[in-house]
Amino acid sequence: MATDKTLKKKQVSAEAAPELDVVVVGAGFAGMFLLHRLRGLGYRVKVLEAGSDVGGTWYWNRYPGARCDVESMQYSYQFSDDLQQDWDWTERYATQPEIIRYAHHVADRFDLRRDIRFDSRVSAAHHDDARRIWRITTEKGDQFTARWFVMATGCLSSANMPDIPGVDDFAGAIYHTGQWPHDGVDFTGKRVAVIGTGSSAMQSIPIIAEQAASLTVFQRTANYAIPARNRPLDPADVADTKAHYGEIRAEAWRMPAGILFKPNDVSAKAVDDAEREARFEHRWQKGGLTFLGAFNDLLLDEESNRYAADFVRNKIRQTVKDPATAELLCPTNIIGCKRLCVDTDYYQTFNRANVSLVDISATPIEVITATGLRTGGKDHAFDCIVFATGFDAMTGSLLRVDIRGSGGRTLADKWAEGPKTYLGLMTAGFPNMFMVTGPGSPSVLTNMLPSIEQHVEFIADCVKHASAEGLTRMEAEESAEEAWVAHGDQVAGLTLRSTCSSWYIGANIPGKPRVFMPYIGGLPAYLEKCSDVVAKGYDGFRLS
Ligand code: NA7
Repeated sequence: MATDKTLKKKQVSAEAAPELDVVVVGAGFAGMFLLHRLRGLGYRVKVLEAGSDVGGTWYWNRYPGARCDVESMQYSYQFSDDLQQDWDWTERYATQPEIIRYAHHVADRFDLRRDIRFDSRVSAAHHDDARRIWRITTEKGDQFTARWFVMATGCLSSANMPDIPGVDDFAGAIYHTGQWPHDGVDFTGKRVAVIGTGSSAMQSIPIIAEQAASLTVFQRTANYAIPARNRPLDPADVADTKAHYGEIRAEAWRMPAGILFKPNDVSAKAVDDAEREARFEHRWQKGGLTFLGAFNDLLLDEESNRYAADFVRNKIRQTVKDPATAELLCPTNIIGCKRLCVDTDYYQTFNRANVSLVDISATPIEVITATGLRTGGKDHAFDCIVFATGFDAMTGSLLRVDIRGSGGRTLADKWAEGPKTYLGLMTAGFPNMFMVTGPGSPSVLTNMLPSIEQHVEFIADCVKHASAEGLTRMEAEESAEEAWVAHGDQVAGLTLRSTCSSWYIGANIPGKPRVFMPYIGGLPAYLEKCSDVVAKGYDGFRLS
């Protein structure tokens, strides 16, 4: 028979038990794998997703030409060998539709959808200190309680719509590449404006130009692009990769970006002009992001960087027939400082009679009018305007949820001067809340899929460890966080990547604190740190 004391204890623990073990926000590749891993460990997990299906970034970014800039055989899960053996990628760089098919295949294969609530955008998550639980609320008013709360909301998922006056006055159609209509857009016969010249613009412009009556590109900063040299995958190469997937993946983990390629240990300054040109040409012909691996100091030394930049500028001048347009398209900043783009016929597109380029570096778009837009005092008329203006990267999706940690402190308040995390996984004062590929993790500087998998394994191990030890609260120690942030700043300061106004430092969003957000010390150093933390009993985390 239960005594008063035991009854009371039972009542307290029944009240204290949250309905779920883990709530995950986001059903992209991070949320999907988290669900699979945690559910497999026996936890009660619910994923809340704003979209109507899985895919995350790839669910929203459906603009024409959307494609991954990491090769498909590497931009894929490795947690299941059966999965990686069964799935067949068809192109060197997968298109958005193929990546979405892959996401659907994974969701079906592991029966994920039954624990995902779609069309459910999370608006708030508050930590209840007394009960050691999170209360999560969606915009529709649904509420959930969970011991653990994971933001798996992606790094490039909060679209940046510039605050240009008059947007509502425009009589035509307005699109954002990051929120593309699911039934597509037919630009046939239309006068189209594209604002922006980042990766999304460079991928979509050649395709829009083929359809549109006219296309005008509004460029604030010229960007570097390396040809993708995309091609259908040779079935023999695919079979060979699959036969050696284990070794290939293992080797990729040892690369700074988690992407397998042959690095070069020579400085661009250590070779003569002819050899330098030949090495750049070799990488240019191979195509893709590994162009920056032509020498070992392109992102460390300005003179070496200038050689690479000059090489690409010469390619642009050779490609674009109109010299004035070619000059405008030639970037003047450090190559690779903003994320390098991988293109198919971007520069060639400016040789088309129906395509023109408008430099808005000195004359921002003043206003959107009923018939188009105005810049430099001149009106341009359009039927459609495409904003290819990027994202509030890395912190945007975290901060648009009203997240409150211990004592009710908001994440927005804590990060007012820039994000602070321990390993990009937790932030002090927000117990039992994890981020997948949060600021302070290698994330966007690496192949996202393996980085996601590593974070998911780390988080699952934390949850498992805490439950096995009967612990209900885990948080980053402030001192460990400070040290990690200082280390991140220090390594960022060593590279040229922190020297320009990129989204890596939040410079594309007015008023956003300028902090280099991803961890640039390389994946191997990060993995070593994580292993060390675990080996030392979750060093830098407080468990109770
Ligand atoms: P990006 O790379 O951030 O590019 C956005 C582009 O939009 C870039 O050229 C910006 O110019 C331009 N932009 C942003 N705001 C404005 C305003 N207000 N006026 C004019 N032009 C503007 O985003 P993407 O979507 O292309 O790519 C994001 C990542 O996705 C990419 O790096 C890959 O990793 C995949 P700016 O350079 O800021 O002068």
